[in-house]
Amino acid sequence: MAKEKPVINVAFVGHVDHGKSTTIGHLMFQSGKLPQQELDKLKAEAVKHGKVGFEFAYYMDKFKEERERGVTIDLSYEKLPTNKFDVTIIDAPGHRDFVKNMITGASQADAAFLTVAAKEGVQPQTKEHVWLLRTMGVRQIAVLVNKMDTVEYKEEDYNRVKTDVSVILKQAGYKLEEVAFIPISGFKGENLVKKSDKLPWYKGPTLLEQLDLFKAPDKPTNLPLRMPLQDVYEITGIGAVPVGKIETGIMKIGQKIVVVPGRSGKGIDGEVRSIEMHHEQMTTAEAGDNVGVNLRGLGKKDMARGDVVCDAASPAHVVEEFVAQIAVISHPTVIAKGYTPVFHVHTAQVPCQFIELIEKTSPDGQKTPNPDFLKNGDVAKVRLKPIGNLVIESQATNPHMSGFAIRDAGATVAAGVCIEVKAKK
Ligand SMILES: Nc1nc2c(ncn2[C@@H]2O[C@H](COP(=O)(O)OP(=O)(O)OP(=O)(O)O)[C@@H](O)[C@H]2O)c(=O)[nH]1
Ligand SMILES: [Mg+2]
Repeated sequence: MAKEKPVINVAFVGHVDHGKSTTIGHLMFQSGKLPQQELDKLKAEAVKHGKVGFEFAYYMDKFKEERERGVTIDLSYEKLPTNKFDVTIIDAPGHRDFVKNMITGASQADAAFLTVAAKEGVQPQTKEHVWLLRTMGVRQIAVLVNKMDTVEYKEEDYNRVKTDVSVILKQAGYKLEEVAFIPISGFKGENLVKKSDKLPWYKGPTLLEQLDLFKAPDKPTNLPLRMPLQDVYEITGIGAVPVGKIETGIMKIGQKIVVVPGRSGKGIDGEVRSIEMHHEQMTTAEAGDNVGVNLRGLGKKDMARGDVVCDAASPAHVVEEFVAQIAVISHPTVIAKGYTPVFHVHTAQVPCQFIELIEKTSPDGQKTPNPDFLKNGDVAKVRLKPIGNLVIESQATNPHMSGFAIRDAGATVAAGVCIEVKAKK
């Protein structure tokens, strides 16, 4: 089947309970994808769990634990065709315990809605998610000022949130003139699909209109094939089906590929046998597509989340060391040589050791070569050594494979981008 519209992946991020899942669920209801009957069932289930008001969120939060606790734990995906795009909505968790899932979501997103509740305003994960979006290369952001019903749809509350969020966006390097701020009520369904008469002072787009205002993602199809694996399923009659988003390049049936590092740690050769996208068989897929594939020569045990399917003619490499530019977001003390936190790179999670602090730039712009330590707010060039097999590429070689977040003890310590690699022999 011919592809008619460009695909765009849009993540909903922001602090826990600010209404991401509810907004998506209601958007689906108003778009006709969630029938009234289904909604009634979800409502009854929410009542049963003592979670009145979570019926729209339940549409996205499908796991038992998510429904009982009333929090999103893992990513969930929903498709929505608009005038311009085939949108894949990615619902990310806001709770700090599940930031690692949010980072994976951010790594797949072309654009994001930062959701901020009007009354609560900026909260810790509002800020953290902005930095993570920036680091994972999400250039397009729109801000949803949600729960406007809780502030009687007042413009002054919207303006307060807008001012506070603007400060953070600016710090992270976003251009404010490119960021839309949209007042909504996810729960009441205001300003999602239809312009709300409760917000007469607001002249901008609805949430649905904003989706079509995002720019179609660049299709970096001229770069070599890179598909970081999100998961590997075993499907009866087919075999192992690794799934993930193609970051760059084109995938074709019959193409020779190599999965790096793979179980061997050195890469495992194979060939593309079949490609499936949204339950349809394809002969080719390309950058931006979320696909499931079957690879001749590779079984379920040969590959896992974090491996990368590469074009055999120009594969990525497992790195011995790499140099990166990082921003220290939140560390309880200081970062010194020898520190070995977990790096989240595309879909991989690998500990890496700081082996050299090359140069530091303080928040006031002052540069220090070979600093003894780094603290919050510092930006620095550092040399890192993965403990284990990691595939990462420099920003110049492949910008889509160069971003990472550093996590330690349940928090994001720093985020950065790789600028130089030394491949493992
Ligand atoms: N009054 C009001 N309540 C809302 C609105 N949107 C969400 N809520 C409520 O806020 C609570 C949390 O909603 P969720 O949609 O689960 O929030 P979330 O951002 O997805 O939370 P996590 O995924 O756990 O980070 C629920 O009780 C919702 O009913 C809104 O626009 N107005
Ligand atoms: Mg949620």
